[in-house]
Amino acid sequence: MFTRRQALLGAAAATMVAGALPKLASAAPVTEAEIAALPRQKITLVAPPFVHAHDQVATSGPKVVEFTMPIEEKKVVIDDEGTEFQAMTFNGSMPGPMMVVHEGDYVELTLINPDTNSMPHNIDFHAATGALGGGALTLINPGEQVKLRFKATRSGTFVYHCAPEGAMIPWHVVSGMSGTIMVLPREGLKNEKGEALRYDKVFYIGENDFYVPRDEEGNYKTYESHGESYADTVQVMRGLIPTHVVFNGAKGALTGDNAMKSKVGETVLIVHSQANRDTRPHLIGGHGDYVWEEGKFANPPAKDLETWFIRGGSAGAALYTFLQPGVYAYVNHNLIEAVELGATAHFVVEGEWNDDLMKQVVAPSPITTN
Ligand SMILES: [Cu+2]
Repeated sequence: MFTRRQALLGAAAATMVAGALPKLASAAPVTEAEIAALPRQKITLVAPPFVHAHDQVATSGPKVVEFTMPIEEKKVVIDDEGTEFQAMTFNGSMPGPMMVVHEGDYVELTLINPDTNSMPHNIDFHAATGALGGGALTLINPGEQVKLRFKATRSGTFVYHCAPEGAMIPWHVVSGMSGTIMVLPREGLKNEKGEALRYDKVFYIGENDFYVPRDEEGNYKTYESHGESYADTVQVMRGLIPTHVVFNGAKGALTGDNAMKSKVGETVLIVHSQANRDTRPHLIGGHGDYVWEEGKFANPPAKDLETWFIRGGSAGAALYTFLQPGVYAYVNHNLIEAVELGATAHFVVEGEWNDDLMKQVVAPSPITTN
């Protein structure tokens, strides 16, 4: 006799077969042999705001995607006054590079801590499950490397950051050690109706809050080493008021010659991360056509946003098609942070002006009575 229960189980089995896609956390364990049989792809990471080439829609089944990231402790200049900062970086950039995979892929990261560094480091992927996001399995001293594999079971934009033990965690994060991984749905991005969305370009903007100590005269202090800067820096950190809030590691890193380029009619995906502190991106003169504020693609995007909210410890994504040429400031819309502390980037967009959308009907001229 065919029971209702069997019918339900049968339907569930049929759904699983039809789904056919990544075996997620609840499915039977995948064996090492099965993972070893998967195709592998080696990616060379690129410095933000650019992102390595990738397919938006997966062209095959799950694979193992290999990344290599050296960690680099170094001194960098973070503003146009020449302020020196004891940075800690993934791959030499702040933020670290964005990785892109598809849901169901395996991420295989070789993390390298060269012996020119002075501290232990690791990596906590918010996209990963277990062992402190991988942090417990990746702690390496200078002169060591480690290889971590995790399965990307949830789609979205997720922060990764260094999380060595205890009191060191916030210091490493606000010294620059964060980045983002974007896990795309295998079928690509969708709007709230399930229709496909595509982007022509993707830019990754990482926002950093820095806490640079000052001397008695109020000038920023410089230090010989990271260790020497630690005690003073923690004192500033405890005040919770950053001295700098910047995009891509320095004030002006994405303006002028380094402005991001686009064209009228082009659709741009802007991924924005903040590993430590809340922020609120806004594109002056534009909008977020579709915004995954929390960055998680299983949720339908919000539409037509003016400003969006990125929680500290997360990355979000906004899709926008440029409709007018010109220079667009992309800011953290706490405007004190944007203008005084540095959180401003520029998009330079080429193309034809649309008078229908906006026109200066009368140019500035003396006030008349009627
Ligand atoms: Cu670290």
